[in-house]
Amino acid sequence: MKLIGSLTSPYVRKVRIVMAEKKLEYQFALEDVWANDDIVALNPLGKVPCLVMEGGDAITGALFDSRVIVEYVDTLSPVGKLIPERGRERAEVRVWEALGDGLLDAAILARLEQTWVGRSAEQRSAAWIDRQMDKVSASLKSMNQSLGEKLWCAGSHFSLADISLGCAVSYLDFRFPAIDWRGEQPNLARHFDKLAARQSFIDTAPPN
Ligand code: GSF
Repeated sequence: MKLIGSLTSPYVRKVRIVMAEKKLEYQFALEDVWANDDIVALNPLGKVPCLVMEGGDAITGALFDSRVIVEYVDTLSPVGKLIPERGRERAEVRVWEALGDGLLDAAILARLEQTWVGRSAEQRSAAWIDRQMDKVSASLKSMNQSLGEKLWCAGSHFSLADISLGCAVSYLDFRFPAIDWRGEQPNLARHFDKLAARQSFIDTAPPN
């Protein structure tokens, strides 16, 4: 398998952590989707991560987005099951993932509004940025509340829910260091410190 992505994308990181936790072998190919549009041949949305499966062509062999990829790779090995098989437990983990990804979607939209070179200073909207950052704040609050004193986000062990939370809050440290989410969300801070000590998180931390 070949995973196409970047070292800075939090969605790519989610997939890399899942691969590492499941001890799956794969090739990691770096691609800068902002510098060229080669990825479009595999993913018409022009985004990473994209997973190219062995023996497939561009249509049948390329998987996107990160949620589809992690769901697929979790089925490849019984080692460290990260998504429960069925029922409420499965839905609970998937909602955590949707919340983590949703926080990221909003934060990235806000960042692009602030920094994307295709937009002039007059075109940037402070109201739009505020709208997205309100979603980030509400998501952090909700994560903190749902986590409470629990050891893990969902159920009684480490799962994709924890990975999603970890990738989301870590992205804020990376791109929005001014946000003091730790001060406001102590449960989240405690849980993230535990996650950040895992080898899979250490090995995939975004570059300084
Ligand atoms: C989001 C992927 C994404 O936005 C997923 O895979 O979970 N829902 C998708 N990737 C960004 C890189 S990053 O900001 O993490 C991307 O490839 N953006 C290029 C573009 O043109 O939007």
